[in-house]
Amino acid sequence: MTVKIVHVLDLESGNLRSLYNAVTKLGYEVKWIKTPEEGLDEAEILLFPGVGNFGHVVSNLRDRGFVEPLKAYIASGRRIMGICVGLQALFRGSTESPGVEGLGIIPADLEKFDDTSKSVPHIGWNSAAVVGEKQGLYGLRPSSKYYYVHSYRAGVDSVIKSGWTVATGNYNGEEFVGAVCKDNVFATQFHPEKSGVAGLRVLRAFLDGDVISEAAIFASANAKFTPGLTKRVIACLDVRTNDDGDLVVTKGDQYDVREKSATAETGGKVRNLGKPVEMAERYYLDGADEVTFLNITSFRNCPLVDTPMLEILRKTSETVFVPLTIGGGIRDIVDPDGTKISALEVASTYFRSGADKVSIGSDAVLAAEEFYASGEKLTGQTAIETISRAYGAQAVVISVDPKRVYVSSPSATTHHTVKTATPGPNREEYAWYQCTIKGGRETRDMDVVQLVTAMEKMGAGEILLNCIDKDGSNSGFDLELIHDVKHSISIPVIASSGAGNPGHFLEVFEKTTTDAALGAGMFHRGEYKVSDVKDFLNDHGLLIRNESE
Ligand code: 1PR
Repeated sequence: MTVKIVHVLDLESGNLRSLYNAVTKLGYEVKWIKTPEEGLDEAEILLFPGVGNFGHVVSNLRDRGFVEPLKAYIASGRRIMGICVGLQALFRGSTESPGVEGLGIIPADLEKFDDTSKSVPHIGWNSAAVVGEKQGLYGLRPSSKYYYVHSYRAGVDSVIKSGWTVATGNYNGEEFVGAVCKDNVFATQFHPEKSGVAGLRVLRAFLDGDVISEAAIFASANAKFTPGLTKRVIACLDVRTNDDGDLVVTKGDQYDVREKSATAETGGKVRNLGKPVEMAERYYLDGADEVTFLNITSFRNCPLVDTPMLEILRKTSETVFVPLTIGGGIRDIVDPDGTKISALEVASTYFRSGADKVSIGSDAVLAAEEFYASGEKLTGQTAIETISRAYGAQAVVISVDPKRVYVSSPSATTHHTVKTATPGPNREEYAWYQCTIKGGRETRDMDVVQLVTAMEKMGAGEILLNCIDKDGSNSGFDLELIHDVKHSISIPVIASSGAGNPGHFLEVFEKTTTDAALGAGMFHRGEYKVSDVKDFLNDHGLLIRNESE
């Protein structure tokens, strides 16, 4: 049997490896096109993926001479599917990039989500429910959830009025276009290659030319449809080399990853909880909405291209079709041969290996210090700014490692304090959260609110909020910390550290407005599965994604 070929526009941005992995898993061969001369004429099925900034993607398209050839391709009736900014580029324009003209195939414009009462970017799992008669369009099911990450939305009415079939999602009362279709043009705002089984189903239907999928109509008929963004449950794997030189998943207590037991065999050794790729796949199959790897080995004597984490990402992205984040060591580095490599290049290498987001820890604190020292001037040169500009805010997560510092009253410190329900050792009723770097080994004169507000201004897309006091404690999340951070910024927050059972996830979602919650030890030790957490949340009426839908 001849393998069918899918041409994919390669504008050299974002994670194209996952799309490649998804298409090849579905039995097709990928041919990349960087310029129109590289095979657009012979293409029969074309994918147009894009991430990041509207103006950046459209200008890139224009600079490479794609605009007219793409319009001619569409006019010829051959199939094309836009993904994320690949959908947005079909529109006339976006308030994200005033004055930049889109392809204008859809006579409407995009505008920013209202962030006065919700987190923006809109990150996570939401619906794409077809409006009108074309139910089952390319395998879309109203009961499925798909992975979105975007700050700009297309309004539904104007698109329908111009004759397009539309599938919609709803984000806290704002309706947006999740997918559009007209004749040979199909596009999704969500990432099918990152949307688990549901996303692969849509991609397969498009590649196979299965415009109206009877199976999707049948499956939807009796399924429950609840619109809106789900709460995300994330599995996190701290990875490092153990004493035998193997890369293993480990887990600390307050960041100490060495065994406490006194036996000669295990005492003092790095805890080994399993193999990174296998564990990530298990969590994916079990319903994790995202998987995060934190590399806590520095690999000092290893050139960037040979960094073992890259191989872990490549392998994981072959079988895990939900977003992958990688953290640890995202900063300007110098290879052993003296070559200087910028944080942007380090991040690009990870994106090319299958990561969707990078998470920055120590470097973010240092950048925030300079930001305040300069009177809040943005230099445009920090890792956060350069990566966010090139790949979009959604690709930049800031991993925060704070420690509690107790004080008797707010006036006892210049830092932002909270009144705490768990007083300190000397009955102090206030605490501030001090930022640390180097995995908690060094404290800095900065509080967590200062850090996250600076990061939002620099263009970060999300905060991964750890808490050293709670890490590995199984005593639940630090609700006071999460509450405080959520009130300071409007980008999404992932609550982390302290999860010991499904009830802790329910508690953090019910008592704070966190967008996502992350667990590590309780999953690694096999005490609970990700599905136990999601079933528990579902039983208590929270909206979650069901991987089998
Ligand atoms: O500073 O940019 O190189 O990034 C280093 C990254 O590695 C940071 O994100 C930092 O949080 C992480 N890190 C450094 N040292 C450790 C350590 O454990 N010794 N791991 C470490 C931090 C924290 C969590 C953990 C939760 C949940 N891991 O993400 O997974 O606390 O755990 P739990 O559910 O078991 O309580 P840079």
